Amino acid sequence: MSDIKKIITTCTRDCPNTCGLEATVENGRLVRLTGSKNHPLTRGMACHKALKYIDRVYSKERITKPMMRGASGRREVLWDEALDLIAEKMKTIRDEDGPQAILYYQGYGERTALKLLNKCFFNMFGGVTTLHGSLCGGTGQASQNMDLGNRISHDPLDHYNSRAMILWGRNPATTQIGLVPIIKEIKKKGGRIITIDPFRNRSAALSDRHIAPAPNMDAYLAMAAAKILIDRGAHDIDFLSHHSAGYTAYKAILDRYRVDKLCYLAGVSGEDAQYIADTLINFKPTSILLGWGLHRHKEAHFTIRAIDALGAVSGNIGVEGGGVSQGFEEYGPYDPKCWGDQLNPGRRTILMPYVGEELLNAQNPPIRMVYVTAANPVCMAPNSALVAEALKRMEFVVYSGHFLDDTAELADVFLPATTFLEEYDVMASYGHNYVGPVNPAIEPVGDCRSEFQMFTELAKRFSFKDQYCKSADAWLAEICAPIKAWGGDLDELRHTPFRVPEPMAPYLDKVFATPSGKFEFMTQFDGDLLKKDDETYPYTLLSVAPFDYICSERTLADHPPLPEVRLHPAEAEKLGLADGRPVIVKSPIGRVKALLRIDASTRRDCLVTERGGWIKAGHGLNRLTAEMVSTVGNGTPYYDTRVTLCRV
Ligand SMILES: Nc1nc2c(c(=O)[nH]1)N[C@H]1C(S)=C(S)[C@@H](COP(=O)(O)OP(=O)(O)OC[C@H]3O[C@@H](n4cnc5c(=O)[nH]c(N)nc54)[C@H](O)[C@@H]3O)O[C@H]1N2
Ligand SMILES: Nc1nc2c(c(=O)[nH]1)N[C@H]1C(S)=C(S)[C@@H](COP(=O)(O)OP(=O)(O)OC[C@H]3O[C@@H](n4cnc5c(=O)[nH]c(N)nc54)[C@H](O)[C@@H]3O)O[C@H]1N2
Ligand code: SF4
Ligand SMILES: [Mo]
Repeated sequence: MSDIKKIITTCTRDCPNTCGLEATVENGRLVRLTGSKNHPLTRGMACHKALKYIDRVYSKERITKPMMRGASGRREVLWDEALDLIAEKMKTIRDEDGPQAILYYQGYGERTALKLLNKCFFNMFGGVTTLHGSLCGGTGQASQNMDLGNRISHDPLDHYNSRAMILWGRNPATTQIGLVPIIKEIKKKGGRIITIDPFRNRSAALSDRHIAPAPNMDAYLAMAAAKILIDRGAHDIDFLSHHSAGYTAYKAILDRYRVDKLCYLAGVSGEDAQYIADTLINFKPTSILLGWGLHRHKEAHFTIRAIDALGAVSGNIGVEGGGVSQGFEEYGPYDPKCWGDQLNPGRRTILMPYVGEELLNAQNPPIRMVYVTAANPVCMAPNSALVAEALKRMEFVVYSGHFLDDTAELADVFLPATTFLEEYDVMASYGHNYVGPVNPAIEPVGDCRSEFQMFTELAKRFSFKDQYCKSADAWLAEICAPIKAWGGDLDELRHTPFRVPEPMAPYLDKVFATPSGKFEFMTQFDGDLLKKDDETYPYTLLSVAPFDYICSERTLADHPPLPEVRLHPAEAEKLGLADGRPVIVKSPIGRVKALLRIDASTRRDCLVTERGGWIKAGHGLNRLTAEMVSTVGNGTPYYDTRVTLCRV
C-alpha cells in the first residue's frame, strides 16, 4: 500500500502571488503541487510553473552535494570540508583586512523569514560589506514614498470594489495570476480594464483596451489624461483643496503643454488619453496598478509620480476600490532587529546596480571574498561581462543555490541549498498581505541543506555560536514577534495563513506621512531627461518577465538554442530581416545572437524579449545592459538599454 501525505505550504518563488500550496507526497516522493484551498486570497490557485518546481527538485542537473574547485576542476566534498574552508578564509580575511573585505550578496531567489538570519550571521561575524539599491523594486517604492509618505498598496481583495482597473506597465496574466479572477469579476460587472504597455502583453487580452505608449513616456500620457479630466471639471476639488500639497505647481506643469502635444510626446492617440480620462470619470472607483516593468527606467519617478497625480486628481486616493498600488513589504511582518544591523552601524554598502564596478573599485579595504545566496548576478545584474570579471578577480567566491548557473560557475565553493519544498520557514509576500507557512514536503534531496542550516553549522566555527545557534522555532518566535503582537499564533501559522493588519484600502483618513501630512504632487518635471533618441541604437530593449520561468530559475536543458527577440513587421522589412532567422542584437557594450520573431504586438521603437536565460546556454541579455542607476530609489533602469539588429 502506498503512503500518501498532503502537506500545506506556501510558494516562496520570487512572485507576488505567494500562493498557498498543497504538496502531495507518495512514498516520500513529491508527486503533485496544487493550490491550497485554505488560503483566503489565492484559494486553490497555483500557476503552471508549479509543476516545474517538482522537476527542479528531482532534476538530474541539480547539485546535491557540496563542491569545491581546485586545480583539477570541481570535486564533491563533505559539508565539514567546505564549511571549514569558508570559516578559515573568512577569519584570515577579517584578520588581515577587516570584515568589510567580504561582500555578502543576498539575491531575490527566496525571501523567507529565516533568511533574515543570513545577514545576522555576517553582522555577528563583525559586519561585512552588503548591498544597497535594487535590481527590482527600488524606484517605484521610493517615488511613491515622495507622494504618499509611505507606500501602502490596496489589498488585492479591495480591487473587487473597483469599477475599473488600469494595468500600467504590469502584466499579471504572466506575473501575478491571483489578479486574473479579480480582473474577470470587474469585467463581469460591466467594469473596464485597460492595459498600458509598449508591448501587447498577455494581460492585454483580458483588457477592454490596450494603449501602447513609447517606453518611458508614460508621464505625458498620465498628464494628458489629467488635463482632460480637469478641463472637463471632473477633478476632485475636495481632495485637491484639503488633502493635497503642490497642486498649483503641478497644474503649472500641465499648463506648459496642450493635450495633443502630450499625446504626441507619449506616442499615443488623443482617443487613448480620452479613454483613460473617460474611464476615471465614469467608472469610479478605478484602481491603478503599477508594474515593476514600468519603473526600469532612469527617470521613472516622473512616470510614477505623474500616475500618482492622476490618481489624486481623479479622486482615487484614499478611496475603497481606488488607489495607485504596486507592492507590499515582504519583510514587513518581521522584527528588523533580526537582521542584526544595529550590531555594526555604518558598515559599507555597495550599489547593487553597479555591482561589477563596485566590486572591482572598492578600496579601504578592497573586496577579496564574495558570498552569494539565492542570486544569479552574473546573469541578472547589468553588464554581465563586468560582473563575471569582478567575480573572477576575487580571491574566494561562495555560492549557495540549486544549479550550476552563470554565477555558480565562478564559485570556489558551491553549497547545495534545499528548495522550499524541503524547508521549514515562514513566508510573507510582496503582492498581498498574507504570511504563510513553509513546511517541508519531503526530506532534503541528497546532501542539500537550507540556508538556515548552513549558517547555523558555519556559526559553530565562530565565537558567536552561542548567540546564533538556536532552533528554527526559537528564531521564528523572535523574527515573527510583530505577528504575535498583532494577535497571530505561530502554531496556527504552521497551517493557516495570517493576514498582516494593514488596511484593505489605505489613506481613508486622507492623512499621509509626508512632510505636509498631505498627498504631495510632483512639482518639478523635466521632459528633456526622458528623451532617448539614438540613431545608432534605435530600439529600446524590453527584457520582460518570462511566462514559463521566474527570472533565471531554469535548468540548462530548459533553454532553446537561442533567445527570441520580437520586432515590429515594418522594422523587420526596413532592415530586410526574416522571421525565424538568427540575428545579432548589439548595444553599446555587447552583442547577443538571437532568433528573430516578427510580431506586430510590439511598438516600432522596441525590441521585446524575455529575461533570465543563462549566458552559458547562449542567452544572457544582460551582456547588453550597461550599469545605470535610477535617479530616485537606486533602482536599475534595465529598459533604458538601446540596441540595434543585424543579420548574422
Ligand atoms: N512568470 C513570471 N512571473 C514573475 C516573474 C518572472 O520572471 N516570470 N518575475 C517576478 C518579478 S522578479 C517581478 S519584479 C515581477 C514583475 O512583474 P511585472 O511588472 O508585471 O512584469 P514585467 O514583465 O517586469 O513588466 C511588465 C510590463 O512592463 C512593460 N514596460 C516596460 N517599460 C514600460 C514603460 O516605460 N511603460 C509602460 N507602460 N510599460 C512598460 C513591459 O513591456 C512589460 O510587459 O513579476 C514577478 N513574477
Ligand atoms: N535584463 C533584465 N534583467 C533583470 C530584470 C529585467 O527585467 N531585465 N529584472 C530584475 C529583477 S525584477 C529581479 S528580481 C532580478 C533577479 O535577480 P537574482 O535574484 O539575481 O536572480 P534569480 O534569477 O531570481 O535567481 C535566483 C537564484 O536563487 C536560487 N534560489 C532560489 N531559492 C533559493 C534558496 O532558498 N536558497 C538558495 N541559496 N538559492 C535559492 C535559484 O535557484 C536561482 O539560482 O533580476 C533583475 N534582472
Ligand atoms: S510562482 Fe507565483 S503563481 Fe506560481 S505557484 Fe508560485 S506564487 Fe503561485
Ligand atoms: Mo523582481
